[in-house]
Amino acid sequence: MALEVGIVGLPKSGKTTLFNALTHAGAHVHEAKPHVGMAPIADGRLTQLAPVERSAKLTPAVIRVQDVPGTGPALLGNLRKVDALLCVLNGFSSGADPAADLETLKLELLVADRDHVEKRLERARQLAKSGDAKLKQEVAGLEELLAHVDAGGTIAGYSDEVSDALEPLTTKPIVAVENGPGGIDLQLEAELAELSEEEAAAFRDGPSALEEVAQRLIESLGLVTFFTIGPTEARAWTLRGGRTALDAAAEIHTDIARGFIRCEVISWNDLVECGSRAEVAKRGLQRLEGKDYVVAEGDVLNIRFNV
Ligand SMILES: Nc1nc2c(ncn2[C@@H]2O[C@H](COP(=O)(O)OP(=O)(O)OP(=O)(O)O)[C@@H](O)[C@H]2O)c(=O)[nH]1
Ligand SMILES: [Mg+2]
Repeated sequence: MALEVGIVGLPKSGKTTLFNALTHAGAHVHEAKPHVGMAPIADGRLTQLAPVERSAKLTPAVIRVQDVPGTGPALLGNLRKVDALLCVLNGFSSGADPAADLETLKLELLVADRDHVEKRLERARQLAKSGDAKLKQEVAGLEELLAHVDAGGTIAGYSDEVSDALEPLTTKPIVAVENGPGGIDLQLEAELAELSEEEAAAFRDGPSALEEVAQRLIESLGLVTFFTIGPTEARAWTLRGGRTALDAAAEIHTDIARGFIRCEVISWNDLVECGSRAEVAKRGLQRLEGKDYVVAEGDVLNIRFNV
């Protein structure tokens, strides 16, 4: 499953503009409806790896991006399942105060979480009337959590099973993006997203500023990137840090995980330097690993499986 990110920000901060810049989706900024799209994660290593096997197609890893209009508990509630929040801060209009906006937004997230806890508590109280011991315990837990939040505490600072099940917004990693001259010009990036990659690159001096945003997301979530390389496709994938070759197989296809036999592992730079798998093997740089191998950053995996 692709990593999922929710865009948050105060009204008119540039959320849909960021969505368009990331996904190249060309969503209308004026329509007040949620947008969902896939954002490719640029990775220069893929371009270097593709010639090794003359891959016909390059497929970058993707992030699933959600853009909900405005703020408020109901809208923010749509983002409870996402892995991280991308927070857009207005830095382009006159009198803009991105730092203050970030604080306001964090407060809104906290209010949304409080609202959520309160609703859950009301529901649990209703259900607990049946006398069920587990439900009574949930009521007690939620009451404690609500008191903690009302006393100025955050859910992040309240480590309890109760809070995990609530999928709080305030415990998610936040990557802040300032929209404007002091940060990233999202308007420009959204316009460049409508051009071809070559045309867009010709406008810029270096890589897109959005690459850095993707990198910060990857870091905040502790993800590693692995590759699969073949004549038909050179592809990048993301995986949570600490996950195994079997998890990587499942990411590709459940059948591959089910029939997993073993896995050939090459570091991406070894494959690029050697120029072929045969040369890598000759130099003893290829390893054979089992299901429990912990995937490392930049691994090229060739999973052997039978179905
Ligand atoms: N000058 C300037 N205008 C921008 C920039 N980014 C966005 N805008 C404009 O600001 C307006 C709001 O941008 P949106 O991307 O719709 O903001 P939003 O956060 O999605 O807005 P809501 O969903 O309505 O809360 C649009 O008219 C954009 O064209 C920028 O960097 N500079
Ligand atoms: Mg919008």
